[in-house]
Amino acid sequence: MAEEPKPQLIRGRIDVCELDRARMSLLNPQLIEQKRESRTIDENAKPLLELTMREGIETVWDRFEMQQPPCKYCESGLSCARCAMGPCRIIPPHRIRGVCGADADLIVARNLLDMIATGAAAHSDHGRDIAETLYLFGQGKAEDYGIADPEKLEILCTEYGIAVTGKTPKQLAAELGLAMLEEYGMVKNTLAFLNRAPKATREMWDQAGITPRGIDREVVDSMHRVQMGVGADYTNMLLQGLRCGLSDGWGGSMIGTEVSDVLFGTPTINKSKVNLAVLKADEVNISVHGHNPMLSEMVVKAIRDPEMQALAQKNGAKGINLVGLCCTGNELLMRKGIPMSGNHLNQELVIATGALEAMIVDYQCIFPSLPRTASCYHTLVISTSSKATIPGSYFFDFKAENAYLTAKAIVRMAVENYKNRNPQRVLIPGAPVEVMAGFSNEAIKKALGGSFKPLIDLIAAGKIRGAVGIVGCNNPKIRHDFGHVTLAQELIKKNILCVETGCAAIASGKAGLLQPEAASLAGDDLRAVCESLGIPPVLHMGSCVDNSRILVLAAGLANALNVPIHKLPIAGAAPEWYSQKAVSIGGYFVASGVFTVLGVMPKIGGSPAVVSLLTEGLKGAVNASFAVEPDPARAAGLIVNHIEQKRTGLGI
Ligand code: BF8
Repeated sequence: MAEEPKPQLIRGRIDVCELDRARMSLLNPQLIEQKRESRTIDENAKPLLELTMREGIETVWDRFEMQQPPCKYCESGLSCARCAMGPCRIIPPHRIRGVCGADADLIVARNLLDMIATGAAAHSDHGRDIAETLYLFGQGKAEDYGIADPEKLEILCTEYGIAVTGKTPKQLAAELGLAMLEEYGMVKNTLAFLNRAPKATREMWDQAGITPRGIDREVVDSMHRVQMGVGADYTNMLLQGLRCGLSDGWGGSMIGTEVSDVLFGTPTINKSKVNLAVLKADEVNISVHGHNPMLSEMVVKAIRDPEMQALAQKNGAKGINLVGLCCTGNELLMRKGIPMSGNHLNQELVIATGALEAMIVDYQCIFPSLPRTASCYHTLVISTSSKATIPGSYFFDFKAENAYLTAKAIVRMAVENYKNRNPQRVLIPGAPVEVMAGFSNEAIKKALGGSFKPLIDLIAAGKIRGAVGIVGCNNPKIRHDFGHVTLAQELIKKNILCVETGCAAIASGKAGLLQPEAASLAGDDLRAVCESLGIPPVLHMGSCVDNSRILVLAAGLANALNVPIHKLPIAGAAPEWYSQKAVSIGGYFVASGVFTVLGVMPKIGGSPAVVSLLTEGLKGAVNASFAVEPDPARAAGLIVNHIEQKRTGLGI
């Protein structure tokens, strides 16, 4: 029998708690009380936030405050540090060009394209890891995995032009995996999933010259244009940003979503629980944080292993409690109903419960400071991706080929850490909130009786005025969860259905909006629809790569009506975004024809020309644009107007 792998401690144990606490211990009780309220609307987070401030345990909010005020040139996108002739800043009236000659418009556009390419690369590389797992499984090299949705495997093969008759699921997995991997380093110059978009939308992309070619190619093309002496025209740079975004949304992210469904199951409607109180005082608590379900699905298997259960009992625990965080948590919530402990700004607070034995991370959205936080407790931070080794963490080189054995070794380490917990320091505030999740397009269709037609009829009859995708992160610039929750509440009141992913969906879950009972908060018509179907007015559609499900939903509605996506009464919103990945998502929403409202201003204010192109000019190319509105109630107003205009355009 193969031996379980051993971890490698990256750069030695970090033990900075006392230092941090000495540095952070200046707060007075009034200030603590004020910050506890102003930093978050998450009621279960508040007592823990208070504890971190009282005990001087540094959090993201403290670091944000210490970074104030920001450099105003960086904030408006007017600084450039790309090459060794700089760094440069644009300071009118005299410093109006960088050393290379780039003006404000070019510097802002170059910075923005860099952000989009970074975000698209992250999503798409995650998709590649999943496609590679499918390929390796097909080749018999990743036997811990299996095919959970053989029907979807065949549907995808057909979309990719792969004959299915007479082939085993393994053969199909190998062929489909390879065909998808080939779309990264492309020779055929088109992506299979683009065919899901309405013909008129594809023609619009062709006309604007933004039809994506290979997935990697668009990222590399973008980075090429960002190189000094290449891209010189801001419009050209930003159109490439849209093309790069499209290669993420209709390419890498869609591959990530669809293949994860094949390997781990297409989500069906389920019930679970969410918020920091999903941790249990008498069990081993393990959180999985990051994005890629390759690892977290194996951890689910490993905690159910009788050997691990027995080990937990031997260590004095009643059992093993696995909880999710951020998007890898969304993947598990959607498919397995695993409870969700929180979103982006909850990640340090989960450790501050004092009840977490291990935080297992893969990649993306993981604060590099987590081992510092963990050093104030017994918590182990366990990193698992060679792309994201974290100083102070225990690293296991997790690969598809050694998946289960590695997951078991990780769970063993967590369980054996239970005895190091100090029960005096455990604080698990309040009670969890129930949620209904698992709204894949397949699950939505099933709830509607087999097709999108009833939804289209309801929209046409005005019972549902339209649909809005609320997506993205938390950002300490915005009171935690306030943007998401307020926007969703305002929209459902106006009979607009919300579909959500990522940290937005988790925020809604914590606020009770993902329960069928939340229908009572909706306008009369939407309430009646939700009550008759037994569903919430806010539907959880998954992780951030699952924004591709929102694209497929939009395409499904547009195809049924025989119109391009931009004619639909729909919109997108990212009220609390922070990540480069969110900029890529915004790019592909708008490029697909979806008006998108951002709650945080991107770093573009230094170029009125770029601002005008993104908020107005793009309409000429893709019939959609961005808006920026930090006030969620006002953002709802913009969206309602937009949806009513689109309804008028359709004559409904
Ligand atoms: O991919 S919503 S903070 S966890 S980036 Fe990150 Fe933003 Fe959360 Fe998921 Ni998406």
